[in-house]
Amino acid sequence: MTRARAVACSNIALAKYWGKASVAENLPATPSLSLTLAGLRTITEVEVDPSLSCDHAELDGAVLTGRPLERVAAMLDRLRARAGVSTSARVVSRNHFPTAAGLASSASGFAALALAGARAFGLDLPLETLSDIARASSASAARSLFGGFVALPAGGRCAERVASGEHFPLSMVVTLTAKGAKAIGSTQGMQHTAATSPYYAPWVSHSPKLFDEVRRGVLERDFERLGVAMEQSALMMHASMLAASPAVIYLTPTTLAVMAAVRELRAAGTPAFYTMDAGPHVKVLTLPEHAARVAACVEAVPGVERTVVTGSGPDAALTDEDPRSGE
Ligand code: 2P0
Repeated sequence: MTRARAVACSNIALAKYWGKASVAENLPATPSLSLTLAGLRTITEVEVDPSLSCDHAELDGAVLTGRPLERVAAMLDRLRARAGVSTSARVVSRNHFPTAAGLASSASGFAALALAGARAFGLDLPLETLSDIARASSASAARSLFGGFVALPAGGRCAERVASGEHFPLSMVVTLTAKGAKAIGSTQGMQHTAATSPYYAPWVSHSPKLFDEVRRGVLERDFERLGVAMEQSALMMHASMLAASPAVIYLTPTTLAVMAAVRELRAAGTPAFYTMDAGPHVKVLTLPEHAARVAACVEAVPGVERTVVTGSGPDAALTDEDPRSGE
């Protein structure tokens, strides 16, 4: 086969990855556990084309150049090495994300690219191997090969499923608090944190405990246990960034206002907990029957652009969907 298309969903870490055990191999220093989300999907087509002299890539209609193109080509190189071929390829990818979100798309993007690229180069690889290939490009992408609840161990090469989404149905209220891309990328942010923050070592040494709490919360369907540990994981990760020199600050006044609104909801009896990644948006985890109420509450916070309510998504898969067709 010379052309293949794949779809992968993004994921939000409930226990966070922040820091690398190996920069050269892109291995995580902390164990992470995520929920793959149906509402944030990337569709990617890879076509092997002997007439090309180098790889071409297009994301959401814009031609990639520079570092983003290099990252795509580096993954294609890894796939070519496995397949024993040297042909260049054309990549077309589309993020079916809420517009102007500034949400991380490298997770779903590199997961979809790993699967579509492998197939296009004639490789039939298990999800575990594709997860390893995706992890080398972006560690969070390792988790997006799998649906439901997914773990990537500290120092781990590939992610593994912890539980299906049906095991513990949850809703994520993705709350967009700003437009546009983030100021500092995750890779740069975590390496700067590791190099300069006195709170980095305590974060790394405490993270397995939080991971274990999150994991138990998921396996035992204990929402309170999961939520408490999830919030602490996010806040401890951000504390390590805040203590860097200079500080890495992703949280904005609107982020803090949404966090306060969630705490108020909780005090009034609605089960809801927040988490934030390398950006100003807030993701609120709740039980499906409370999702509409949580969304309405956070949408009333001044500065909030919009919310996307979504739940657990599936494994990455081959698809017939054309990334050139619109939303
Ligand atoms: C996570 N993040 O666990 C954490 C929480 C952001 C904050 O994984 O350097 O793009 O490419 O491996 O995967 C985002 O970092 O970083 C991330 P690299 P990646 O979801």
